[in-house]
Amino acid sequence: LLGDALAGDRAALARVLSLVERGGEPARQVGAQVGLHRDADGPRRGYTVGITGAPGAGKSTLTNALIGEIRGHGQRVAVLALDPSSPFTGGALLGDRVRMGDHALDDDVFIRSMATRGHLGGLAVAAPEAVRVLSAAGFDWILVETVGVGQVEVEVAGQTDTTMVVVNPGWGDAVQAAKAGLMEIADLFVVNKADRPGAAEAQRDLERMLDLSGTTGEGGWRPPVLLAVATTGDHVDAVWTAVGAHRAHQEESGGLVERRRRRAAEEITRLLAARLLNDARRLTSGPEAAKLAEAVADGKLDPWTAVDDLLG
Ligand SMILES: Nc1nc2c(ncn2[C@@H]2O[C@H](COP(=O)(O)OP(=O)(O)OP(=O)(O)O)[C@@H](O)[C@H]2O)c(=O)[nH]1
Ligand SMILES: [Mg+2]
Repeated sequence: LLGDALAGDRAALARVLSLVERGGEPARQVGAQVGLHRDADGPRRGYTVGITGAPGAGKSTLTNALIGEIRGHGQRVAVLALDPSSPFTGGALLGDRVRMGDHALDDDVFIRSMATRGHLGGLAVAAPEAVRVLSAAGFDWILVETVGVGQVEVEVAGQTDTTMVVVNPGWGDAVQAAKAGLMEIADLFVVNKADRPGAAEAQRDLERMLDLSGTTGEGGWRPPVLLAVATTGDHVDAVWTAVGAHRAHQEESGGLVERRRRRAAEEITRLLAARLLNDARRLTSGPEAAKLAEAVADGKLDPWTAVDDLLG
């Protein structure tokens, strides 16, 4: 199945991604085997671009427009739309199909939604695996759409080579983005819906926050703040040019290699933590643990000793 998927069979690719999404042993097997598929000059490596921001900011519409830019350059693109909180992809999938529908019939475009099924590690574990599968399937670019609210979501959103934060005009949107922790993960900002009043102000707010934070980002990169209208495609070319500039900056400075290594280390930590948590749940589910819990609740035992007893 994996061989078919990586050779260009779209139905097989969809099925492999479902295995990754569901987790467990099949996902693990996919993970172990996908790395073995490589070209003569090494593993296939797509470049990942995160597109994150508040619900309704226009991420899918912008993604659709960016697909147009990428296809204009003759390159292949996959989109992974992540929905960390929802156990159902139905609604999100429908919305994405509608908003990215311009490219539904293009064989060099692949669009997929993914939601967590509450399995070991959830989407934070499944997403990088899915990206590796799409990379191995020969997509030059992998766009990852995530809603940037909540700690887990922001963590997932930052797991890309270039991360784009989408905000809208209107007082406070930049402040909300900052509160959500998006300033730290942004390599570039897009003030989308710039056809509405307040776009220049939002741009100024973000520039000011960047001034105040005093961070120039990795290797002296200051995130540019761009205006765009995703619905008409206005200035989307400039957004894509900025992505290219960030990529070039990172490739020249060595920042990309460093960033991917750091991400790999974080991925290993997350997998390990998920596995240990699983072990902890198993250890604390038996009758022995129930007895210890009773003793702790009755004040006969302290919880530290209870843990020692379980591990001992
Ligand atoms: N006026 C205007 N509307 C826009 C623009 N971009 C997107 N929209 C509209 O904003 C709404 C939300 O767009 P989406 O692309 O679905 O936003 P999203 O961020 O993907 O939303 P979620 O995935 O639900 O979080 C849609 O009705 C779009 O047509 C824009 O540049 N200008
Ligand atoms: Mg969307």
